[in-house]
Amino acid sequence: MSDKYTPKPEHKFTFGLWTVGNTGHDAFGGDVRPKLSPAELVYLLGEVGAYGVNFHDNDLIPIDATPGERAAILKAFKKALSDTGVVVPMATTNLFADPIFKDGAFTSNDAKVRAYTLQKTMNAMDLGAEFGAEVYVFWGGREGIESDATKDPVESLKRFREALNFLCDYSIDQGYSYKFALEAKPNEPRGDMYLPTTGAYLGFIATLDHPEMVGVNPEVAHEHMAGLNFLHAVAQAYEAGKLFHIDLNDQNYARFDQDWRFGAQNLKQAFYLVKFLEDVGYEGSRHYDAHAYRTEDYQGVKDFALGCMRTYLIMKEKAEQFKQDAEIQALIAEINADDGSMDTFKGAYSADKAAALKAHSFDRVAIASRGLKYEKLDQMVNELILGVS
Ligand code: GCO
Ligand code: MN
Ligand code: MN
Repeated sequence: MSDKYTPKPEHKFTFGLWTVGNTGHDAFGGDVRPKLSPAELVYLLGEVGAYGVNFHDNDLIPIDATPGERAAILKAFKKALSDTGVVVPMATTNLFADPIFKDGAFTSNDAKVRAYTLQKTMNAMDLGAEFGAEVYVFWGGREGIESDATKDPVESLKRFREALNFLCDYSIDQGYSYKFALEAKPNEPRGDMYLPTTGAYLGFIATLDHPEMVGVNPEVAHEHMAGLNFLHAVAQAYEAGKLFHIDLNDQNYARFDQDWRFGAQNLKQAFYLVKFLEDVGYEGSRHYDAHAYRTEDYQGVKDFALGCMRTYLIMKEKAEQFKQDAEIQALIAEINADDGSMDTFKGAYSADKAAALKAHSFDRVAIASRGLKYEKLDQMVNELILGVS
């Protein structure tokens, strides 16, 4: 494999402890790989050239750890970080695994569960801040229903809003520099999850007390599960100034959340996504929320992690080629050509402009008769991705 695509810390590639640490268990079978400690996973990430590692509170410190166990884990983890130079840009809370969250966390009907959720999240925020994390992800793993008889959807939104407002104030009060990134998923593990898409979250954020602190963490697989165009979700978030984080992975549409290696399935979508992130100068982590196939040992896990990052870098190079390709650029210029004849109608409304526009006569048939050359353009992009142009 060519060195040109060797991942380096400056590329800002990050992985969750739960991703390279995934031991292969699924609904049909148990672990196929031994469990590695958080410190061992940091060394693995350092070896493959990752920039950062992210964690849920309980990926690092098991929920029932004794103070002694906690101290030993933290010591080994800190040593691994300093030995490898791997950093912690993001942290999050596990609000889905423990049975207490079986009917949700922030949206549970039980006030005790909701209060415990706030307590657990504050503790997890303290833990993330200890490692310098600046992005705090909220994925509502159990925030949903199987039956709409069980929870009031409006009440659930109010509960979730109140909790986020509380936690924004907690972050401010502690002097943390967190930005919150909300992650949507349409279903799994719940039958239906509240706020199922990135777009739904963008609407919700505007209703919070500190909307400036809160953005989104879109995930490829989650928008694909909903049958949506991931690039469009990312673009809307970016345009709103809300793309605080991103979960990269891959899978086909209409499946469960498969969390495959970035680019494993939809190379063309991967190309447009990388092109977008690079074109706009997205500055956040390129975070992989994915895991190796169940067929793999830890060499396979490294192959998986390297594959995620190499495909990104290859697509980044292709995006640059797209910009430099004279034929593609000429075609795009031709498609977007504007003879200036509509300039007087552009921009903000005025009564004069509206009157002039209503009086203008358009040659509808002539305008519609122009072929747009999109077939040609799309094939040129295919050939660029396939490496024959
Ligand atoms: C999933 C989610 C999670 C979250 C993670 C970070 O489908 O399980 O994508 O992996 O991203 O909990 O908040
Ligand atoms: Mn996911
Ligand atoms: Mn995710």
